[in-house]
Amino acid sequence: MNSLLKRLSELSPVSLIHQRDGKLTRELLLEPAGNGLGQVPSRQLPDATTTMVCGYCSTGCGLKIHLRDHEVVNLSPETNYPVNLGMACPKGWEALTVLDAPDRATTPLLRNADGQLVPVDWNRAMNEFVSRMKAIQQTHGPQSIAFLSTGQIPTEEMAFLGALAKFGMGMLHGDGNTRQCMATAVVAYKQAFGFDAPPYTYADFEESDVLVFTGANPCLAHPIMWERVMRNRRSPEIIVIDPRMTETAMYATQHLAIAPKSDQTLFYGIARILIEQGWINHTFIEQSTEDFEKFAKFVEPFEISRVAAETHLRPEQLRRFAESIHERDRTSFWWTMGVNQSHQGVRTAQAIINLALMTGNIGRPGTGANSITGQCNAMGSRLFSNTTGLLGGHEFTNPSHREKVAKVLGIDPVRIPSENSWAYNEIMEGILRGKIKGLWVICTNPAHSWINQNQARDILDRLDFLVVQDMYHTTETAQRAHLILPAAGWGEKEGTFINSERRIGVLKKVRKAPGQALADFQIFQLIAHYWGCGEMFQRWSDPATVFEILKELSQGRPCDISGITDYSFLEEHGGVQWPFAADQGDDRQERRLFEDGRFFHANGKAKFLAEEPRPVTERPSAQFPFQLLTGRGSASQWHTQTRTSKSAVLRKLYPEQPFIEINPADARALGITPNAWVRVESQRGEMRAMAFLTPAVAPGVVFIPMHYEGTNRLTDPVFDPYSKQPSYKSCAVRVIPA
Ligand SMILES: Nc1nc2c(c(=O)[nH]1)N[C@H]1C(S)=C(S)[C@@H](COP(=O)(O)OP(=O)(O)OC[C@H]3O[C@@H](n4cnc5c(=O)[nH]c(N)nc54)[C@H](O)[C@@H]3O)O[C@H]1N2
Ligand SMILES: Nc1nc2c(c(=O)[nH]1)N[C@H]1C(S)=C(S)[C@@H](COP(=O)(O)OP(=O)(O)OC[C@H]3O[C@@H](n4cnc5c(=O)[nH]c(N)nc54)[C@H](O)[C@@H]3O)O[C@H]1N2
Ligand code: SF4
Ligand SMILES: [Mo]
Repeated sequence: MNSLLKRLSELSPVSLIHQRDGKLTRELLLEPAGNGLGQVPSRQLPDATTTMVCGYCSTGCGLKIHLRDHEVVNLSPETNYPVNLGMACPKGWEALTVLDAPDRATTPLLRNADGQLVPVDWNRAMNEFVSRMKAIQQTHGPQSIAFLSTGQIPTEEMAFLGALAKFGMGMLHGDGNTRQCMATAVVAYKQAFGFDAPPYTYADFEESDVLVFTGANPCLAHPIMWERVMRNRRSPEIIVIDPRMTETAMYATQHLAIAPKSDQTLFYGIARILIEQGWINHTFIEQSTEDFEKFAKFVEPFEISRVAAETHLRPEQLRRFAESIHERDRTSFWWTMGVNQSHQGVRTAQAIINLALMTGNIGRPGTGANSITGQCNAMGSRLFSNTTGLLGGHEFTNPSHREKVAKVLGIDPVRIPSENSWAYNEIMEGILRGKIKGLWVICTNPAHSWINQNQARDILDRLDFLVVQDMYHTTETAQRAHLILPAAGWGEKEGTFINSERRIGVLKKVRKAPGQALADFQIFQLIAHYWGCGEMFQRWSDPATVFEILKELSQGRPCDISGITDYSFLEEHGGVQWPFAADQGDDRQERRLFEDGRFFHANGKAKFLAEEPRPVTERPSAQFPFQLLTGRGSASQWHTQTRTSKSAVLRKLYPEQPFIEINPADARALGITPNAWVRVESQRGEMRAMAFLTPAVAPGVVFIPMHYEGTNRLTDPVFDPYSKQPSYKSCAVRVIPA
């Protein structure tokens, strides 16, 4: 194991906070720089290999699996894949290890009369699933059952699930964990560009003169994207907007330690400076956008002094930010959860989009208004999961879209709902109000990841029937289930993922799932059969055939992928970015959107959208004096830790106990010493955490990673009004020495 650790620290950017001998320390295991450190060395490896994309984050690295006599013996980053160029982070390196954990679900488990989960065979599990879901529908109506899905299964499986649930089983309500993550970017893009279309390609990291990262910590959340930034040879200005001095901020040339949730105000202030100085691109605004005049008038009241006061930044920091955009040719704007997870996420994202539009920083190398996705297949879920939108980038509310989809699938159009599903929070509320009685949870762990856990768990416990389909039977949600369906994981099944730069990459089955666990795809086939709608899915025989259906569905939409012949085409090309229409005649390996200055609205123009910023809902008070931020804690922890906690190597790379970042001055005032246990309380719940004293957070602000089960006991259930995305990154807490 030590040699593995050594290899990891030689080959990957490794995160910084560790727990040693009961103490938290922050250190750099290595310099995350583009100096070849992340690269795989040449060494003796078995002959037979196959390459597939990683199953954790949306970077979508290519991983080479080494086989001997058809058995997996090793894994290494693929040097020929255009995404990672031979690099991988610790999670990627350890991707195979976590598949062998003792708590893998190996048979279906059914809760018996004594409340125990006991093994049953698939036949019993399926009969139970169908009879209980149907009984609920019969008593309470077809809409009384719902599903919650994910951005972490192949697109073919997502499409199958969405089609089966909505067209086969008659559900109206089904949403995904992508609501927790990407909903804001989806709505922001749809309203501004006319389609949910992140415009960039990863080469833009290398080709920018100025990179602006807002509410993003790629150094640990997207380590290999960050490696691409470090390969930039244009001496870029790196501007990091984050209330915390994150690992990423440490590498910034300008760190704007903004007051939490004041980003929207900041960007309006920057827009005003750019307009006042005449640092805008009139030609682009004229030809490719609309409503600029209105926007220019709107930002007039955002004078430097006001913006400085509200953002806690100095006027010269604001001026320097604006000057940087003006002085250099190419600025790219990147954002992640610090923007999306906010009470005003959509308008904040659009405030970023506005800056790119007004300066003509879009459609050229090294530019763009670029939302970075999170999960390996968040983009697949956005286009093909049949949750917030109809299969293939269509709309449920559009009759001609329903006709088209029905025709491709060979089903009666009346089977396609003409209204949108409830959003995640509305489904939870629906359970609370007794409207939803049966819930099917696939590849997500809401009893840890959803906001305001004390309420969330109470809500889940009210269900008449909770089915959890997961790789592990020990997740917080599986432990509350009436029925657990054991799923194969990454490496044990086939299909495709779509990464952050819209690149479709291939997954392979390189090992057998343990016990009776089945690929989600096969579970959906079984359910279709037992439900009695198997005929509708006769053509859905395997992932490769479903990929053909997806191609047909996408035809004529901005996400058209009909030009991809098959999986082997994807492999030969190192993945393919959408769009890739049959007749487009552009097969460059790296492509960005909007190169012709045309957007997806009917008039071809992008829209400026803006709104008066609103204060946070739960401001710190005398009783709860701190503002709590949450997010990723290290490169080696993934979300609710069901996977990453199974690797001994990864466990060495992060603190196993929950910790809270607190400013030393605040700690001193409270009598809290380094590494002491504290109790953190909000109006809704409490947790214990170890104190990590660090000036990385300002006085009055604290941070706890989301990977610990207690974190979401504290969070405040507030949602962006347009995207319904939870505002995970702000609530009021108090910290008490334990
Ligand atoms: N190792 C690892 N990598 C991951 C994941 C993981 O669990 N582990 N998850 C993946 C997923 S699904 C996602 S969505 C991405 C998330 O990737 P990121 O969004 O980069 O990660 P977070 O830590 O959630 O949030 C980023 C930053 O937002 C800051 N922030 C909080 N409030 C504000 C604010 O008001 N304004 C600004 N400007 N910043 C703010 C936080 O301090 C934090 O540093 O990571 C992906 N990659
Ligand atoms: N406080 C706070 N909360 C947050 C966030 C935050 O920043 N702060 N971030 C939010 C974000 S951005 C996200 S994306 C969510 C993530 O929240 P979740 O989706 O709940 O987190 P995961 O741990 O990734 O859960 C995925 C589950 O699927 C299982 N699984 C993995 N592969 C497969 C498979 O192939 N098939 C099946 N059936 N199961 C599989 C895993 O074992 C795991 O239980 O958390 C959100 N919650
Ligand atoms: S950066 Fe993301 S895709 Fe690449 S190896 Fe790490 S987790 Fe996997
Ligand atoms: Mo996410």
